[in-house]
Amino acid sequence: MIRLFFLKLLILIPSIGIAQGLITNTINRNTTTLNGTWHYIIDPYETGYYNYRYEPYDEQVNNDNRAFYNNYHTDDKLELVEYDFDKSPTLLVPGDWNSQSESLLYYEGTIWYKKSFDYQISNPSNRLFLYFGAVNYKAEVYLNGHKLGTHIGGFTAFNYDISSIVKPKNNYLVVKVDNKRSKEAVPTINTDWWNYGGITRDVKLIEEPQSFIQDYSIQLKKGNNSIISGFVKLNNVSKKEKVTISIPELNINKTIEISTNNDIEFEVKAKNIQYWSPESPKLYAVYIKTDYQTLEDQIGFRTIEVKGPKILLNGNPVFLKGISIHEENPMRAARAFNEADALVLLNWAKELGCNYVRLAHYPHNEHMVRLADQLGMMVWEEIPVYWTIDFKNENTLNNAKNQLTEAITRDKNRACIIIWSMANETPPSDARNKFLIDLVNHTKTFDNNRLISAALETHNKDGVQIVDDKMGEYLDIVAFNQYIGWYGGSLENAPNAKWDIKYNKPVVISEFGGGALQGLHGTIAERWTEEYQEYLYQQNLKMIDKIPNISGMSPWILVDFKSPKRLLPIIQDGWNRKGLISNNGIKKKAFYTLQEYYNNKKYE
Ligand code: GCB
Repeated sequence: MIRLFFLKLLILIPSIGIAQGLITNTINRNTTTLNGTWHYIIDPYETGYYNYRYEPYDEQVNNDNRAFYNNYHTDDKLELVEYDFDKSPTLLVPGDWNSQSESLLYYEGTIWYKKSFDYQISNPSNRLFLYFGAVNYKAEVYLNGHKLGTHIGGFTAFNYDISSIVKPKNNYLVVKVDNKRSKEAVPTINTDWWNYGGITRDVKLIEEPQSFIQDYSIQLKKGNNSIISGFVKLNNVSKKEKVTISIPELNINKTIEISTNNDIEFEVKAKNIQYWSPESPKLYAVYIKTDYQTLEDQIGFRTIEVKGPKILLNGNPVFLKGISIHEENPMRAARAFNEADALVLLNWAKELGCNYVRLAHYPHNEHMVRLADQLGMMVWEEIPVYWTIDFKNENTLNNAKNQLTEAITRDKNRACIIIWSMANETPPSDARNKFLIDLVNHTKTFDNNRLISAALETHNKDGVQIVDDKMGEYLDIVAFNQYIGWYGGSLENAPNAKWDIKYNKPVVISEFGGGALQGLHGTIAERWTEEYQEYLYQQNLKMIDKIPNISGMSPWILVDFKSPKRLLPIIQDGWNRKGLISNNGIKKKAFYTLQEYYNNKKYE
């Protein structure tokens, strides 16, 4: 009983495994995977979290042992325990739960995951971190009965220092995952994609020395193509440390001294850089070294800027030949999460003739951006500030900012990412403008190098398509979605559409498209046929060519994707059919229309 009391006391201390700043470049670190099978309990009433007075167990003084994260020490046989992880079924991690069990297809709520593991720290002075690539949407994490913390946001990574809690044997890791939608969340209740729940990305243990390289930025300096600059951040500095940044192929060896846990900036001149571009996606081996550690990364160097109405990559005008992509493997009808999934999606984009992809509508997994770096695919990365977000809500803003911070922190060294997008199709109002301007300013404090955009909307006045959203003033690229020929407007007249775009900035069509069921054929006048979709692309492309300052596009969308909003039987059956490729991986006619357009596209 004494032991039990002691453990109960510990549980009352919130977040004992302190949530640390995000550790980046986990792919090149010393890690041990916790992927694999995890036991799970479906808990729609959150019985493992609230007592019968609906008070959370982990905030109670009189804690009892029925909390699901707590049975690690239920050695008191008198305790009533109404669950048993080890007799419960398993799910694969990473992976969404919806695609792994028929009964979970539409489930939105809480599922408890549990994994036991052993871990012997290789050196007693080392530290151990628990890292999640992403959990959708809210994760409450407990290790050996201690609460490590809560993470909100389904598409970004987080980690906890578990050095003082982990044991060599039988660690008991429990995660409460809740994907209930709510009005004030990011995204909000209403979206056009599947709300996949679960531990959807890799889980790993990261072993690090006492004082270690947590994060760094190594990029070309803004407005300069021969100075590499950035910062290094060490974790737990107790004395002056020497850190060397070396890029052997560029003969760079820059040593800086660090004696605080803050970001320490550096600058170094570089000669004869082979710049990263879609045609030649050169990545350099970069080493960051301390007395205790050498961390490698593969980093490309390129400049990206706008000049009047042009986007310049390495000083040259570039047209963004793009396509939008959801993070979904259509053949599995599931969240995409690994390198093989990323390869399928990006290879299709390559085959289409793309040099650019819009990763919609949230940050995708790290394999995707790493691969885009290697394949030479420029990227638009965005956060799920989508449609009718609760713009007046301060917590919603902080949540969006946090997701943005986590996305930028993870991906800021990827040359492929040229655009951070703040939002998609958000209805203009003072509150919305304030919210988005705040996000723009926030982005600039983390990364003043990349371009900032958002997918806006047009409105029609006397037959003229107008883009005058106030946000245009704050964005580097004026991007908008338009669906002429699908959600209204005549396809026949589309090529003659008149445009009034208020800003002298590069214009990117972030979406256009229409649905087709692969294999359904008919005339160009019949919706849902491949011929209708093909005609829609032909007419839209003619129209887009005439839009002033047009600098690129990312039609909607590469592959059919699952959406609970898409209810038309036989045609949709729960799939948004605007893909150029079907959910079985078969290309529709419009794929070849766009491919031909991209292959012949001339631009200066
Ligand atoms: C849009 C949204 C996208 C939808 C698409 C559609 O404008 O940005 O998320 O899936 O339209 O298919 O209607």
